[in-house]
Amino acid sequence: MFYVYHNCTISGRCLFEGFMNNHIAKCEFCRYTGGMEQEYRIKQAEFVTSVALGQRYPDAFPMEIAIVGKSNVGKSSLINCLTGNGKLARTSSQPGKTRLINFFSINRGQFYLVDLPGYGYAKASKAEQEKWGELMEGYLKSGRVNHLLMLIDIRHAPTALDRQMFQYLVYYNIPYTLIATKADKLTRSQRRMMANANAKALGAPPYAIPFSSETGEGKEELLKRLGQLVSDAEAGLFEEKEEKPAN
Ligand SMILES: Nc1nc2c(ncn2[C@@H]2O[C@H](COP(=O)(O)OP(=O)(O)OP(=O)(O)O)[C@@H](O)[C@H]2O)c(=O)[nH]1
Ligand SMILES: [Mg+2]
Repeated sequence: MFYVYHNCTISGRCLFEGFMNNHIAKCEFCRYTGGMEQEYRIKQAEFVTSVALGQRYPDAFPMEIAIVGKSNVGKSSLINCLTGNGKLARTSSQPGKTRLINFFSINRGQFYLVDLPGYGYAKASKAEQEKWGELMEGYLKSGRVNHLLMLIDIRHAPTALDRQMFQYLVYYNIPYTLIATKADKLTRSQRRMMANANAKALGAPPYAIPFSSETGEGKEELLKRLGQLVSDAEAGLFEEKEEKPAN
């Protein structure tokens, strides 16, 4: 058995016990296992459906992981990078590309990865922003989401809307992982420091995974995290979901 300190994304730095008689212990907050877990691979991914305001969500899978973050932060690119399919989710250098809730099936229904429209799109009209708010609120309150990947830009301090989103998920007690995107835009020595400083500025424990869809940096760490979530879902460790009707 060993004891390890780790930067838990939920409780902050914590001490946990690892590895005893082939049993791998997990941090009770974020389920981190000290890197002792099996490798996790995405072998298959496909688009299932898009959902607009007032439409039905697809039938649930055992787990649902959704991606939030401001417009242009790299949500759709992260899906493409993780799945190794550059054309799966539509990306654009123009903010506001993703307007609907897009459901992707991973490893033939093991879980949904859900691409959400970004916030803070400057050109959006007031009516569009209100529609966005209703669509997101309906989805986040639907009880479907087990885990959120919250994306922040590694180069910039979080915006007021980032902080608002973070407060929202803390308030509703939604488990999350913070990811600092576009890591390739900073020098290697700046990346870890900026990722953690931006997590702290958000009001979270000071840890975010530095990630780049361009270079694949952080992909292995994130895949491990997804693997932990999948094994938790399979072991029935998620709270029973109370399905609410479509928004
Ligand atoms: N250098 C670099 N560029 C990136 C990275 N991730 C995304 N981009 C670029 O950033 C732009 C926006 O990426 P998207 O993935 O479409 O962003 P999004 O968060 O889905 O945006 P919305 O759909 O508008 O909410 C595109 O031009 C991407 O090529 C990254 O890791 N590094
Ligand atoms: Mg997008």
